[in-house]
Amino acid sequence: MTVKHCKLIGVPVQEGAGRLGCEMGPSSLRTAGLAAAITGLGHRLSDLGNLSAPPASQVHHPNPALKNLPEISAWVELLSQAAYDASAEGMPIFMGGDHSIAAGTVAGIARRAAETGRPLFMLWLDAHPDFHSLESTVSGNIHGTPVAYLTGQAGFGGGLPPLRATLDPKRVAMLGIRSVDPAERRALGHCGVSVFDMRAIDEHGIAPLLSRFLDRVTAENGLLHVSFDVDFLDPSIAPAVGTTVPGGATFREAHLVMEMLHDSGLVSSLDLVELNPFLDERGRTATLLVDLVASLLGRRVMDRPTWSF
Ligand code: EXY
Ligand code: MN
Ligand code: MN
Ligand code: MN
Repeated sequence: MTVKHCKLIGVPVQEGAGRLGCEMGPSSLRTAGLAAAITGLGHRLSDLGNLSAPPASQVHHPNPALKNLPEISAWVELLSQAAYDASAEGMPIFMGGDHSIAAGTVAGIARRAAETGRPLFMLWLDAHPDFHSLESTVSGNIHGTPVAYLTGQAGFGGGLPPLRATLDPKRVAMLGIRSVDPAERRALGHCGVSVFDMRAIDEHGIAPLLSRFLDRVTAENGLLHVSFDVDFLDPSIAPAVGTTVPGGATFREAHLVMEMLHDSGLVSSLDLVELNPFLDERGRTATLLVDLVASLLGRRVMDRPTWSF
């Protein structure tokens, strides 16, 4: 197993979500033993603490529904720099915080990738495509917009910081999608993002879908960022999230994703987002997330291959 230098960065942001609670996410993941799970597998760990909220920026946008845009725009700016700095060496693990943080984390990772000359791919594990623009969002919750922003879609009108490097939508794959708004569906229809919704998973299974994507990353010598939204998981195993959608990934489907990602050796950075400890049940969602990170970092019950006939 390759020893990684994992860097924990707490991002206590909840302004992008529709309800309070995600700002407690980093503490909950630490309490659930994320650091010990990482070092217990033999990896090197640096816990860089939590980032502090920057002063709100002066941006504005004509959509009256938008919530906390000045605060989030300032976070995106700060996070983009922090992610760029942290990705110079090792594997940054961003502990959210709601999914709006990905607008900053992935922007910084993309800037770093562009300097290395390697293409950046992204795997979006989520019930939602988060593909609204600041114009199309109805809820005004900016956690529903990061993928549209990162792939350079129209409709942000200066509301979020200009990107130094955008993501090629053809290098983005979404897994677990089962709640898509009309505007997102229209935009996704012609942008090039690969959307493996739950119907695709039901029909084909996770392994062949994920393998196709990982083979492409390998073929292009790409870097891979994984953005893990707790609501990718079925609410029965992960209740601690404010945007639950029935029919999510099972415990084993989620572990298979992480085990395949480990075996690919391609993952260079990770977001863990939307954990809302206020909605958890004795920490079981946070504990599951820690277990899933352990699978991503190489924990196995058997050496492979496990049969010889
Ligand atoms: N599409 C809905 C909206 O825009 O409000 C729901 C978005 C949920 C976003 C969560 C983070 O994944
Ligand atoms: Mn290192
Ligand atoms: Mn999301
Ligand atoms: Mn979601």
